[in-house]
Amino acid sequence: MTPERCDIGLVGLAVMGQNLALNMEDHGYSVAVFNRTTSKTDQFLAENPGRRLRGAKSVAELCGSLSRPRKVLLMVKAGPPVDESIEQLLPHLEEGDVILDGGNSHFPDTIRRTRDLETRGLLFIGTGVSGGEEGARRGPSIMPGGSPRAWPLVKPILQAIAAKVGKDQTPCCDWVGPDGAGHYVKMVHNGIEYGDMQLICEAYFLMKHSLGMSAREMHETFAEWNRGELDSFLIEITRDILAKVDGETGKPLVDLILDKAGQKGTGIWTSQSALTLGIPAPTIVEAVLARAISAQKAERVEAARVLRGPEARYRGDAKAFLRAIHDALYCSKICSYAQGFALMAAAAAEHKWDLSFGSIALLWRGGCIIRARFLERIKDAFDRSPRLKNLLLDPFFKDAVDRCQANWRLVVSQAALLGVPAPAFASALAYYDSFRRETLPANLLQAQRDYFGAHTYERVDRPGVFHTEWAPGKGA
Ligand code: NBP
Repeated sequence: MTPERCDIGLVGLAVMGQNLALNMEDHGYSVAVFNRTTSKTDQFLAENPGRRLRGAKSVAELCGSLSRPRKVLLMVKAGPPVDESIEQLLPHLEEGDVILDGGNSHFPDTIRRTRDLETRGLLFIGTGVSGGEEGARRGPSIMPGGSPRAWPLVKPILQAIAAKVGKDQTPCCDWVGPDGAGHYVKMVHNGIEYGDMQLICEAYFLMKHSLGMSAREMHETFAEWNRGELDSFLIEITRDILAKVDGETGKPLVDLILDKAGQKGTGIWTSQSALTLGIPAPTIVEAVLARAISAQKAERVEAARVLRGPEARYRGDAKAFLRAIHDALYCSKICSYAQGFALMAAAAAEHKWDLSFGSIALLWRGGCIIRARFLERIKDAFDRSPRLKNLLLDPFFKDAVDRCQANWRLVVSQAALLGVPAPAFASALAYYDSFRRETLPANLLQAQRDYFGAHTYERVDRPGVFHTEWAPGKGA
């Protein structure tokens, strides 16, 4: 069933592209597809007969087969392949046509591409798509930003294929903002995802080494946690992972996996953006660094033979400590999200994006990797107070941290005493304790800066800018 004119074109038939094409077709849209390596296009069409899919052997053929204004979704590897694909498309598009980039592009590239294409009369959307292969096929979370005029043209199709949540089946897809806003929000989503994953791993590591729990016991614990306030996709998959037994050895498969984590860069970008904007996001940064130190496997093996520390077993009430780990995870997660939303607020101010944080929480409520019941609470918080400065100041989250912080402190202090690394738990607590203090030691820091660099300082008792000759015997 080859359609005459297709509703949308798709370039890039790897995992994400194939699944998005099928998802769009499921929802009644005809899709023209093109892949640089033609054999993949042929194979895809052969595997999916009887659908309104049309293969193209060139971008010219792809663009010629689209209804107007043309819409072409790029699902190619982020970076130069996106620019190369755009260059190839340009001679075959005309004013008012839309290019969408659904890959994990870095937001400054999306800002540049939006401007470049708009000056040529074309419209551009850079959209985050989260949910991996399964999400792309069944309903991802979609975070579009770019040329505002393009949104009405692609809204029906993007909202049709997105995940739906709630009684009224709200799509997890809405307009985020101009130029790079969509990809920025997706980048922070990934940074938060790094934080969530690391926090869960720290909970697991404490259960395993401080409490000596088996994989089966941990599986049951995560199953129970998934029925409470931590209910989320990442807790759910952790539960399932801990139940998986290796067919050959009969051991928990997780114990057979090399403890060396990879990363593709979105966590690093989030951390870089936080540092550039001067917004503390220590839990996300620690999650990136934890992957980095995990990757130093050979060095760690060597150091383990030399460096000493306390033994890791907790000798107190194991049941109470397990509950404390739960609370530490919950409080740390709240801090990590507080950091992520504060970061987006700073970026919105910097780039003049009018971001709606309640809507963003809703976009992440379904379809994506960080989907969780918790995000409904974040949406409520921004509904109550759209200009909320920090999630920790919302009454719901303030009460949650009040209720759980004694346990959080117990876990962080015990982790230190037992010599079990818990950098994300600890950094989240340090963030909380720094944020809640009216005074920090930066008065001394300012004095040091003024001492060696004449950087000047302000005083608490009168306005103005001051400099002192600090060396003994100099100045007043
Ligand atoms: P990949 O990121 O692995 O990219 C492979 C695709 O890019 C193939 O179709 C390949 O064509 C094409 N491509 C490359 Br590589 N260089 C090209 C070029 N110069 N010109 C044209 N096409 C080129 O695919 P993916 O994993 O499906 O991801 C697609 C995008 O979605 C990426 O940006 C990714 O970061 C993002 N994303 C992925 C996931 C996920 O779970 N995988 C989730 C969310 C977002 P070829 O067949 O000819 O080599």
